[in-house]
Amino acid sequence: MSIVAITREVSPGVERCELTHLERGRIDYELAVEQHRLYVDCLVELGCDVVQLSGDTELPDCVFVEDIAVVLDEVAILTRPGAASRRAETPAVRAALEPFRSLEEIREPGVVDGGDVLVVDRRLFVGLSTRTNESGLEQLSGLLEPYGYEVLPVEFDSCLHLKSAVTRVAERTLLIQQEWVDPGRFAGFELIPVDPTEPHGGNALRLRDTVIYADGFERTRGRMEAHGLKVCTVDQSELKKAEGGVTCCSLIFEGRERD
Ligand code: CIR
Repeated sequence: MSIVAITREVSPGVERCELTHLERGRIDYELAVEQHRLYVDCLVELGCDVVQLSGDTELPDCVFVEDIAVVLDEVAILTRPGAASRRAETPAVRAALEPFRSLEEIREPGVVDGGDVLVVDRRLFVGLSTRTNESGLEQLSGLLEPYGYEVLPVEFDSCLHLKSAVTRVAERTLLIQQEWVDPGRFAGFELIPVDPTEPHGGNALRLRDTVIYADGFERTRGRMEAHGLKVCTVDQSELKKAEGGVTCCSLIFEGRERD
């Protein structure tokens, strides 16, 4: 089974990115490009067919393709991102997805960022945030119900997206920052809490039997390894300053062409 990863080059304008919880700091563009190249190499090594889209100076956050779509086996939903500055990122992602999936889209007044959507089998946990509203959630639910998906709202705080606080790291296992999101919402899963000294360690990208994870969260990494998980780390020092993490920089899905 082929796995496709859509990625997008870092924008030369990345220093003008949206910021919600962080103060603006200097982002080394050249270093960000190099780190992103290594991230893409990691996806290739793990067996992905990477479709890399061109960056755009006018789209400072375009590297964070995760927010622009939710891709499921049967359909992909273009999200209408919550930050108006990011809506022009959609056409390139739409064109990249078209060969693979029939497309639906979230419409005004709905907004959704893909970073708020945690998909676990037929369930979508959707964070209500500054980027994802009730209308977006209801539209997601309406679009996906015919395919048998259940959309569940989740409240959280202290971070930009739900997946900054909780991500799936194995079939039945979630990595979670319990101070930001109520673990009770995820009954039935095995939970690995981030180490209390690493509050930003909740974002991990599961790819086949490996977890891609950012450098700098050694204790939480140890917790995952103690659960028998294989963890591969990447340096994201620069995109971290843009409030990005490992899941944000790709859209990963089974590479079936649409009928
Ligand atoms: C933004 O605020 O939209 C970007 N600077 C960061 C987006 C990160 N995306 C994600 O966590 N899915």
